[in-house]
Amino acid sequence: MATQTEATDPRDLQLGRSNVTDTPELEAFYKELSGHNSDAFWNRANAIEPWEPESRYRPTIWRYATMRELCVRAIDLVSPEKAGRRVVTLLNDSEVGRASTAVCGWLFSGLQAMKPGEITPAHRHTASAHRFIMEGGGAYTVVDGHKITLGKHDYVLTPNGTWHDHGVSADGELSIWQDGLDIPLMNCLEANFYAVYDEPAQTATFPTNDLPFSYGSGLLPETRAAWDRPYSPVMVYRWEETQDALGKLARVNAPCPHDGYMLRYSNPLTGGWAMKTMGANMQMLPSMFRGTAHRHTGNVVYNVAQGRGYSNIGGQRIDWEEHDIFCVPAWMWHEHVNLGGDEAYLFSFNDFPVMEALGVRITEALEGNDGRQALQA
Ligand code: 1HN
Repeated sequence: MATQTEATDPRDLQLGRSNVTDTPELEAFYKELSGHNSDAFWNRANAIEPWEPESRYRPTIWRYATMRELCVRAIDLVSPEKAGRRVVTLLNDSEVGRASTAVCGWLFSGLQAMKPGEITPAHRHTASAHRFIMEGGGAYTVVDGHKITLGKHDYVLTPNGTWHDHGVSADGELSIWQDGLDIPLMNCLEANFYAVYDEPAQTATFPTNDLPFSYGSGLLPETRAAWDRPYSPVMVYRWEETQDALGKLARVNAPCPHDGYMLRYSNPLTGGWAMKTMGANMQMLPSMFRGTAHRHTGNVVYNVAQGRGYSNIGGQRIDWEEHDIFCVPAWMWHEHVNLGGDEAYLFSFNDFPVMEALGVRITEALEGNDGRQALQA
């Protein structure tokens, strides 16, 4: 830690910021403090109180053409039993991303590849997980005894503490999905527990797809025991229904200047996010849509479900096409552009539920572009 605390940013010349000229007496004082597990606050104040969030993460893109090939190679190199989970981890292109195993901010992400007949052994953890299916057929997951079939572009939950295992049926196809977890957050909070199940896989104790069949239509069952968990009972959100809902939304609404048309994968019992720590959205950018810039606290990881275009993120242009993954670090300006003649669809997941729970979900739009104002924290 530098001991020179004289301000260099003109804003730090104001009363209320640290701006101390060191003297030999102060230097001696700092030395003495360091011998007692302490330091002068003013040596660190301006660094730990940035004027606005300064993400240590960088906009990063993982191109599916490359990542898919690497996932397929992993299939021949290691079994899911040996690996625990056969996942290629996505690391943010930054020192902090590599050190904390983060895709961006508090979020982990990886690509999981399984071939027909394989299983991922059953386990559970305090971290929550969710998955976006990129390709395959015959894949399924079992969450606390509920077996759920997984189709392309479905979004499925594995809430914290639930037993889960996955598989692809013997007559299925090579399946690849994107995992998202709040592992970096749970580790930062030092609240991460892990356990393995006493069998390789769970025996389903409910009819297949009982949760989406019971809760997934927007109508709630009166004749079933009340759902008492703090996460969505829908458990899997089907692509056909999501795409249909976006189409209907677009028929009767103007697009949002930043996000086109966007839906939340919600818990129908609360209207809120499906899980407590991570949320997810699917958005549709109409043909040739040019979004305007906004920024917000919280981190977002995108997976291009369909289409091609680019996003400007923190001044960097990132071109994308189907199944490319990219991230927007906290408080970075970003705007999305659809370069195709058809709709483009962006799946994304985020840590907004954490920001909201802590009262720090803050948004700002470039002045004059839609009248939305920065929220005051
Ligand atoms: C996990 O449990 C899975 O169950 C995948 O498929 C990826 C990455 C980190 C920690 C736990 C899974 C994971 C993970």
